[in-house]
Amino acid sequence: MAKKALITGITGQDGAYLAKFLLDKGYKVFGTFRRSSTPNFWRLQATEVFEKVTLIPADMADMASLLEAITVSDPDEIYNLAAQSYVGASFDQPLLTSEIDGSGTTRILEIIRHLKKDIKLYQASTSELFGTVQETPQTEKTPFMPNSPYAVAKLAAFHNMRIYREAYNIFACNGILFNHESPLRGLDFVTRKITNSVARIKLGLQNELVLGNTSAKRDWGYAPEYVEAMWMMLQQDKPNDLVCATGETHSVLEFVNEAFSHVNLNPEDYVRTDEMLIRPKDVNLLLGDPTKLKESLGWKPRVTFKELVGIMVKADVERWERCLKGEIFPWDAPSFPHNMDIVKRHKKS
Ligand code: NAP
Ligand code: F7E
Repeated sequence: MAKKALITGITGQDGAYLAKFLLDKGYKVFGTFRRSSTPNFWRLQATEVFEKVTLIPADMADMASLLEAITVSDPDEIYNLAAQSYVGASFDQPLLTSEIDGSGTTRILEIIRHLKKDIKLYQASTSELFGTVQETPQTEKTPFMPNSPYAVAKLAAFHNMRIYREAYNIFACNGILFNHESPLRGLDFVTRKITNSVARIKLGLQNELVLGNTSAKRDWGYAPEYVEAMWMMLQQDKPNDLVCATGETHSVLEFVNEAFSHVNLNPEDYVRTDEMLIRPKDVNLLLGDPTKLKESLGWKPRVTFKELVGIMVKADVERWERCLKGEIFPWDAPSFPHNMDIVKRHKKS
């Protein structure tokens, strides 16, 4: 019989790629989505899985809906990807972020504990736990020093995963995911903000790209490869917590320069910084060491930094070109506000 998987947050970047990956492996895939006044299924349409997954309405803040989702899907594996995942917004909505990203995970753990079922649980944990890094590169043993309400909420989830694993023998794994990007990345995040803007500038639709802290460094990988690691972790004999990263780090400025080079434009003509976009507290350097994941499960990153930027710029240029030709297709950018108004609230005091 086909294995069953439940993905919370199936409408997000990773959810769409993971759904495709699991369907290709022969899984029956269920996914939770949030009811909203406007449908938000473009990533599932873009990955051509929309008609192949079973969608269940649920919110991480609502225990009843999560219980319903888990009971209806009766899964062998749960991938907990649902989150308020934007670090910047966690400074504006710290309590909501804690509720969704922290308590939400505990709700799922509690449901598994009460149902007494052999459900394996994957938690999308994060390199943001390292915050002010205590050592470089960061490994499974590096102490955590979170720098945002997002990271604190994810830290609570991380430890509850460990506690429920040790206390109740639940198969609970934390994937300590470093940044991973793709053409399905949300427009809030710096990589996609850059590639979407570069495409619009190239096509004469935008004059400038305004950024915050361009010296921040991140270990950026390619999202479709990271969802493979999620699955691999749940196929182990014993649950554990593993770093998933490329082992390379690059600054936001390097990403900018690489992106503009793909369209033969000089970034200095278009990019400026504005302190309004600098977070009250940022994470300056992340660099992961994925040795344990490589050695225990054979996972390794394949797409390089240069290739990743190229994939994203190409996708955004093609989308805007198709749009200008009048084509209609599932895509997020046209209705996104291309000005700074919505981020001014992050202002550092
Ligand atoms: P994403 O694109 O922002 O997707 C987040 C998903 O969570 C969306 O489906 C979203 O639904 C859903 N969601 C948000 N609030 C919810 C709520 N209250 N109840 C139910 N669902 C809710 O994030 P992603 O990049 O795919 O990341 C997946 C997971 O990995 C997240 O937990 C994130 O924190 C974690 N992570 C990501 C990275 C990365 O670099 N991408 C790195 C480390 C960890 P809507 O579509 O309705 O908004
Ligand atoms: O910021 C700087 C910003 O928002 C990266 C999430 O998936 O990865 C992600 O979190 C860096 C930061 O991602 C802008 O200050 C400069 O230093 O793309 P980001 P993030 O904060 O690293 C982790 C692992 C997660 O777990 C999260 O869910 O870029 N930066 N200028 C900017 N960032 C944004 N968003 N916008 C700017 O204009």
